[in-house]
Amino acid sequence: MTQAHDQLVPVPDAAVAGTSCTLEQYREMYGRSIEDPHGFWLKQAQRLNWVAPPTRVGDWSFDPVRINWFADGTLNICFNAVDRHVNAGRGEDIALIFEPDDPVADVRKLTYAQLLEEVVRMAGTLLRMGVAKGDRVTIYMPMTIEGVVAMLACARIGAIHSVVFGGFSPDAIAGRIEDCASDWVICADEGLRGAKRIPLKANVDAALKKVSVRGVLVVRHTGGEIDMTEGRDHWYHELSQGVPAECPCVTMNAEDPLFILYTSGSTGKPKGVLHTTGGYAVWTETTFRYVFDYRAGEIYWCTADIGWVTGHSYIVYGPLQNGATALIFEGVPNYPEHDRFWRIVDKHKVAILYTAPTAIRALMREGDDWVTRHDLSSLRLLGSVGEPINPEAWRWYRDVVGKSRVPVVDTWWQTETGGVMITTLPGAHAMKPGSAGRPFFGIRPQIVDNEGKVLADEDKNVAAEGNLCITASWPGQARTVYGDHDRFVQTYFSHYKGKYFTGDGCRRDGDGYYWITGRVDDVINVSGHRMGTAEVESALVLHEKVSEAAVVGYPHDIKGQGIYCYVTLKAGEEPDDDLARELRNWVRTEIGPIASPDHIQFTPALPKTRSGKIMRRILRKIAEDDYGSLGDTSTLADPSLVDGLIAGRKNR
Ligand code: 6R9
Repeated sequence: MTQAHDQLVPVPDAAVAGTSCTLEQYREMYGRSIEDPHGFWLKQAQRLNWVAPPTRVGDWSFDPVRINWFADGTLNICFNAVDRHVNAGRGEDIALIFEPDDPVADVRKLTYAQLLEEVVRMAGTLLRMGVAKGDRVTIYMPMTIEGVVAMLACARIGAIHSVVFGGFSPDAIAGRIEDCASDWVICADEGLRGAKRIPLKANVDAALKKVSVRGVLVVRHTGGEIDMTEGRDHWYHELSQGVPAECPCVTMNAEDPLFILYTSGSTGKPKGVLHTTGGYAVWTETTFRYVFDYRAGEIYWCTADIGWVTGHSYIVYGPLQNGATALIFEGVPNYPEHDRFWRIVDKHKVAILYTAPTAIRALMREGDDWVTRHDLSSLRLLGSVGEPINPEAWRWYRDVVGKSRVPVVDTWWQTETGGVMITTLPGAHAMKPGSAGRPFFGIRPQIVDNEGKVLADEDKNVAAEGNLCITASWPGQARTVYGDHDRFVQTYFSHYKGKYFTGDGCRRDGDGYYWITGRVDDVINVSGHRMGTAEVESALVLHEKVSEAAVVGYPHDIKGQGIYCYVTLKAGEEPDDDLARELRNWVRTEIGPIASPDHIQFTPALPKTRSGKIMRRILRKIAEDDYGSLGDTSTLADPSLVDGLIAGRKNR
C-alpha cells in the first residue's frame, strides 16, 4: 500500500452517514477515554445490566502482566444478550434470522422471547448432563441457531465455551479438548457448506479416540447417519425432554472466564486465548454500538463463522447485547451461484454487511453483473475484517456493492483484543481505502522499531512505519493463555516491555490514519484465517517420507496469502506429483481443510546459516517470485542451494 492511495473519501451524506458519533463527538469522547478511563468506562458499563454494578474500572499492569476490569462487578452476559430485552418488553423483536445453505429451504426467525426459551432449554440440558460452572465445553457446530444457543447456554450457567471451527480436523479438535481439559462437547450430526456435508459428529468420534470426555450433546441438523456411543453421547432432542421451563442465569464475577478461543501463534501449538465476562461484555456492546451504528429494526449480517472471534463478538455478543436482529448464514458465498450474498441482502433487506476481504475479492472476480442484478438499496453500512483490504477491493465493495453511497468501516482487531480496536466511525471519519483508520475509544496505539524505539505515538502527530503496539489496557483485552500465563507474557509483552505487541506491522500517516501492513511474525493470514507456519511444518514432518519442511506465506490473489511449503524428503524417497498431492491431503487431515498447502516445492536441502538456522527470509522472497532482492546469501552454509530453489520455483 503506497502513499498514492491516501485519498480521503468523505463521510457520506447525512442520509446514510452514521449517527452514533460525529467527528466532534469522537474527538471529545476519545479524549475523555484517554484522560479519564475510569469515568469513561464506568459510564459505558452502565448500559449493561449488572447484578452488582462495578465501582472499579481498569486495574492493570503490562509489567508485570495483570489485567482486571470492573473487578468488583457481577453480571451474566447471557442475561444482557437475551433476558433483559424480553424483560423490557422487546421479546417480540427478532433476534436471529437463519438463512440455510440450501436457498430454497426454510428461513427460520427467532424472536428474543423464543431465543430465551431455546437458551433455557439448552442450558437446562447441559445441567442435566452434568455440566457445572467453570467446566470447559467444546462446541463444534455448523452456523446454525443452535450454535449461537450453545454459546449463550454455556454463558448462562457459567461454563466456559471453547468453540472449534467446523473446518478443523479430528486431531485439531482432540488437541483443543486436551489442552483445556474439556469434559463436554456439543456438536451437530453434520454441517452443510455449498451442498457438501461436513461430518461433524464423525470428526468428534475420531477425536475422542485420542482423548476422552464425559458427555457429548448431539444436535440433529441434517438428519444424516451417525454413530452414537452409549453412555457418552446424547441426542439433544431426547435429553432436553422435560427440562424445567426456567434456568436462572448464574451470577458471574466480571473476571470469571467466559470463553477460550484457540488461535495460531508463531510457534508451536495454538494458544487458548482466554476472555473474561465483564470487560468483554462492555467492550463488545460498546464497539458494536459505535462502529456499526445499529438502528432499531435493521437487519445486520456478519458473514463470519462462530468458530472465529468475529463470530463471537459480532454475531453473538455484540449484536445481541444491543438488541439487534442478526442474520446467520450456514452456506458459502458461491453456492448455488456467485450472487448468493447479494441474493441474501436483497431477500432479507440487510442494512449492515460485515465480511472479509477474501470474500470481497473472490466475488469481485466474478464480475459486477452478479451484484447489479439485485436490489441492494437496503444497505446502509459495509464492514471489512480479517486482513488488510487492498484499495481495489475496497473501491469495488464501496462503489459496486455500496453504490458509492454508504460508509465502509475497515475494522482492525484480533482474537486477543476481543473487539474492534482501529476503525473509522461511520458518521465521524472520512475514509481512506486500505486504511483501518483511527483508534477506537480507549485505545492507545504506538509504532515502534525492532529495538523498541518509539516512532509514532497517538498523542504526537507524526508519520512512521514499524511494529504496532498498544500501550494501555482496554476492557476487551484477553487476560491470559489458558493454563499458560507465561506463554501469554512471553508472546505479547516480552518484545517491548510494558506494551502489548500485536504481531502486526503498521504505518501511521500524517493524518493519524493507521495502515496495517500484515503480520511481522511467522503467522500467515490465509483467507482471513490465522495460520502458524510452524503448525503446518509440524504436520508435514509427521509424514513418514518427510525429513524437513519450511513453510512461508506468499501473495495470493483471492486468499491474501497462500501457503507455500518447501519440503526435503528422507534418503531414498523420490519427489513427484503424487507425493505432493499426498502431502497436501496429509496436512488437511492433520490440521483441517483451511490449512491445505497451495504449493509444495521439493528441495534436496533447506537454506541454512552455518549455525543451522533456516533462512526464512530467502524462502519468503523466492516464494514471492522476488529474486532480485534476496539480500546477503553469503552467510548460507551452502549458497549454491539458492539457484536450485529459484529454478524449482520457476518450474512450478
Ligand atoms: C478479527 C480477526 C487477527 C489478525 C491481525 C491482522 C489481521 C484483522 C484486519 C487485519 C488489516 C484489518 N487483521 N483485521 N489486518 N486490516 N481490518 O481477524 O482476528 O483471526 O485473531 O486475526 O488479522 O494481521 O493481527 P484474528
